[in-house]
This record gives sequence, C-alpha cells and structure tokens, in this order.
Amino acid sequence: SANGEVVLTRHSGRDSGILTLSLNRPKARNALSRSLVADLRHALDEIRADSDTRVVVLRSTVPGVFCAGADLKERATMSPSDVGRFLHNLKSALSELESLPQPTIAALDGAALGGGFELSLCCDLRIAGPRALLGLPETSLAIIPGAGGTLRLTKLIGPSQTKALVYTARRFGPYPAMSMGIVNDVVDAAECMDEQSTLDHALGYERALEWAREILPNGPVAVRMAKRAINHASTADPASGLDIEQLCYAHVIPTEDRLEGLRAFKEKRKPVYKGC
Ligand code: CO8
Repeated sequence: SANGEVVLTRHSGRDSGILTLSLNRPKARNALSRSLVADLRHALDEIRADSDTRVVVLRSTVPGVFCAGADLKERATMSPSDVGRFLHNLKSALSELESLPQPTIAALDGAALGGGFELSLCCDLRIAGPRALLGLPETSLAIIPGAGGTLRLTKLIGPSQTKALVYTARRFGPYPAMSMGIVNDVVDAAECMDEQSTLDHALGYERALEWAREILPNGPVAVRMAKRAINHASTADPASGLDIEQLCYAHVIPTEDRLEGLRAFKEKRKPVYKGC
C-alpha cells in the first residue's frame, strides 16, 4: 500500500485462498490515522475484486496491540472540517470491510480499543488471543463511539450490555468478551504455557487461520451468498429478509460447484470447488 501501513499477504499451498491483512503502524500502535485509513480502503478495493481470495484474516504486526483506535495525536491537529472528512473516510472504510464479499476473521492478539474495537466489529468472526483487551473508552474521553460502535455492538450483544460497556468505558479481556458473545473463540494461555515466549506469539492469529482453513473447502459462492444474506438479516424486515435469502439462494443454483457437491456425495469423496 502507498504508506505501507496495511500489508496484504496471500497464502499458498494448502492455505491458498487465505489472505492476511496486517495493520502495520507500530509507532502509533496502529492508531487510525488518515494514512492508515487510506491504505485500508485501497486494500479493501483490491480484496473485493480478487476472486481468488476466499477468506480474509485481519491481524496486527504490533505485539500486544490490534489497534489503538482513533489517532488521538493527529486528531488534536485537525480542524473541525478535517475531522468531518476523516470520519467520513473512516466510516466508509468500515462499511467496505463489513460488506466485503468474502468472510473476514479478526485475530485479536492485544488491545482493540475504541475505533480499533469498532473495526473488529465489521469482521464476521473475532478470535481472541490470551492478551486480547477490548473496550470502548470513548466516554472517558468525553466523546461517544462514532464509527458504528453503538449500532454494531448493539446488534451483536443487545442494548443493555452495550450500554454497560459504553457508560463505564471499561476494558475487558477474552473471557468476558466470549461470555458476552463478542468473540467466537478464545485461545487459553494455559494451552501454551510450556514456551517462554508464548504470550508474545500471535496465538489468536494462529487460531484464526485454523478457522479460515475450516471455511476454505466449502463452496466459495455459497459462503459469499450466505454472508450477504446474513448481513441483511439484521437490518431487513422479516419479509424482505426472506426475499434476500431467496435471491442469494438463486445465485448458488446455477453454479458448477453445486453439481460437484452432489457428485462428490454420490461418489463418497470430498468435493473440490472452483468458485463458479
Ligand atoms: N493515537 C495516537 N497515538 C497512540 C495511540 C492513539 N490512539 N495509542 C497509542 N499511541 C502512541 C503513544 O502515544 C505512544 O507514542 P510515543 O512513543 O510517541 O509516546 C506509542 O503509541 C506507544 O504507546 P504506549 O506506550 O501506550 O503503548 P503500549 O503498547 O504500552 O499500550 C495501548 C498500547 C494499550 C493501545 C495504549 O497505547 C492505549 O491505551 N492507547 C490509547 C487507547 C485509546 O484510548 N484509544 C482511543 C479510543 S477513542 C476512539 O478510538 C474513538 C473512535 C471514534 C471514531 C470516530 C472518531 C471521530
């Protein structure tokens, strides 16, 4: 990317089809600056157009931090109209991430605070490493979550739990996140206590790759269509939600892959899908 703050890595061999998107702005703990958001939008455009990418894993190159949220230093230098423009770009980036056709998995191996947490809420799955630290600290900064957090977190865990987290600005770890339904999976530190360096290791990322590998063999068009239907499920009224599901279903019917699935079943073998 132009500023090198977002790095795309395409995996190969058995992991071919997995793409890792790494946030890479170590000196500011991946704080969301203008340049990082520009890189992110550029990367998302590229991924959207890439039919070889079947699953996207978002991670950070910075040990102990996923994303520190809004760049509070850059913010202090912005005029109100700069802030308006920046917010617009940030919100567009998050919507683009949420509506990416491929499934997305956020690997949380450290702090994901404020805008960084909101970023992870735009992914389909969240996997927490032992050092994950989540929270919406905005009210402690006398602002409110402004990049979709009040809406996306409420859709995920309901209004009362969201209010509890936003009013208190509390930071919380992997297990509370799991019990609230914010993360799909937690890597237990005890699982890997045999190694000295374990906690520095990107355990959440390793686990996220395992999830990606489990999605990879399934029909790519089917997975994309499922994502589209489910993304609409929480916004559409029930009648149009069912219509959208039907439209998505209609997309998978004419695919080669659907016939391959039926053949493989009959021949008692694993299907090999091509994504068409
Ligand atoms: N913005 C700018 N710089 C940051 C930020 C940030 N958010 N976070 C850390 N940095 C910088 C530090 O200033 C420091 O710089 P320097 O070396 O020049 O002093 C460097 O990164 C390292 O910081 P730490 O020593 O604190 O690093 P640690 O690894 O010990 O801790 C943490 C990492 C836990 C992430 C810690 O830095 C921290 O708590 N940061 C602040 C988190 C926060 O409050 N974020 C803002 C939330 S509010 C928000 O995101 C609003 C979003 C709304 C979107 C719409 C806005 C209009």
